[in-house]
Amino acid sequence: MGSTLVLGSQLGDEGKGKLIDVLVSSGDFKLCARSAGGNNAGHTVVHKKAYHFHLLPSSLLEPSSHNLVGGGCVINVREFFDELDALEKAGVDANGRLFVSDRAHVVFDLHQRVDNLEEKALGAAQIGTTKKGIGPCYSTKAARSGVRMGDINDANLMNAKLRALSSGWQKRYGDLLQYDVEEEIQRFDQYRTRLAPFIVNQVPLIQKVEDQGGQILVEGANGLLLDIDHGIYPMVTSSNTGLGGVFTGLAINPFKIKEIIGVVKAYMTRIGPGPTPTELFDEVGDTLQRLGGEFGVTTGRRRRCGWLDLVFLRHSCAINHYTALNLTKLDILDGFEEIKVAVEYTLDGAVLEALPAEMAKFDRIGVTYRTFPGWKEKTASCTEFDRLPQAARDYIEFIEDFVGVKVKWIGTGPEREAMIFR
Ligand code: 2SA
Ligand code: GDP
Ligand code: MG
Repeated sequence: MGSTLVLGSQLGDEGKGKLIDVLVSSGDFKLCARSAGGNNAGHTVVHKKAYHFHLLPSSLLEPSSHNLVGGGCVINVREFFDELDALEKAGVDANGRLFVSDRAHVVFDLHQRVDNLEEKALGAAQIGTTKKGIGPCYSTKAARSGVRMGDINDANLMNAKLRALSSGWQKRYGDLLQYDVEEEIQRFDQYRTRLAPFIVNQVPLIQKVEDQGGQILVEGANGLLLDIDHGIYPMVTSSNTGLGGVFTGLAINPFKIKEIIGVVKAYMTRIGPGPTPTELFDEVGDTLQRLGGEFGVTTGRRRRCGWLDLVFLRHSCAINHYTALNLTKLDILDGFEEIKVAVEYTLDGAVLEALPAEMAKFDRIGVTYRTFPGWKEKTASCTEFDRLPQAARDYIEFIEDFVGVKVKWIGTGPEREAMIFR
């Protein structure tokens, strides 16, 4: 009994959506919840066909699930409805089993415009955001000038707040803003009625489930190295993608957590710029990218690829306190002659004890690798650990010994069934 948290241990796109789908299909969970982030996230779940989730929880595919977009999330209402409609078209009916916290903040078109302008202004120092308005929305939240989902019902309050936000940014960007606040206000007049049944106070909802001994499944978005506090700042997103964000974003009881699962891709990917000490600029990197189908689910951008970085993973374990790992995409490594993992960083010749906080230091980092022979056999669709080639088992056991956390799930393909459980 207790909650299960699924968190991205690297830079997002580790395969969290698939694990959520696998876990929720057990029928064990009374509530599934997203705790942070917005529709910058992209989760692909393959069960007979592929489904793409952005803001909505990947657990929705299980018809018996009850789902919450938590108070730590930020919500673009138009895209919330678009995603809901697209799911319905794909045969997923979320009516009556999808809730949104009244504390979640609203991402307006205004925030998206500002995201675009801020990125442009950064020039070569761009963060490479998804341009979904995520950073500006969390900024207004922190500045206490944001609009929350619960505010939408009070048209006068919402409109006054939005006009104030708009005129503030108008002063800064002038004509560049290209934003019509009255048009957005009119659109919300149409959303108001449709939105009302989704909005809940998450505190009693979560408390009731916990008091009755029900299990909660928490779906993390993005990955720990993109956490605003624990990632490689400033090349991060604007939320706490790590364990802390679960507690600020949802009101779950920390003493009722059963499992914290870190999802780890068997190699490294990153979308957009930012330090990636193990990135490969050769044919091997291209092969990982091609075989892994490494394109963004939200923006379609190509993901940069490299070897698994265990220095990243050790940092991630220290922050998120994983009780188990899900290693994903093992099958993508099937054809390689040799497989490397980063085991140590040096800075100016000295071994680093921990991941540095200062981004500039990453320019001077040296990486020490451990090299494994490739198994050059098919692991795709394998469902039993003992049937994996010895070299693949050695690779997995090395990872778990290195970070001291058991690899309980191993992904061997995108489909729900392609998973080893130990
Ligand atoms: P933002 O938009 O402000 O959150 O961007 C800030 C940084 O966070 C990165 N980021 C992501 N990295 C990987 N995957 C993400 N989700 C989509 C996906 C991304 C896509 O699943 O593929 O489709 O492009 C995601 N969302 C944000 C982003 O690249 C910036 O480095
Ligand atoms: P998330 O953001 O962590 O949910 O991950 P994404 O869905 O953005 O990216 C992971 C991609 O890898 C998706 O296209 C999944 O269908 C796919 N995937 C997940 N696990 C596996 C696996 O074990 N093997 C293979 N080949 N693909 C996987
Ligand atoms: Mg993703």
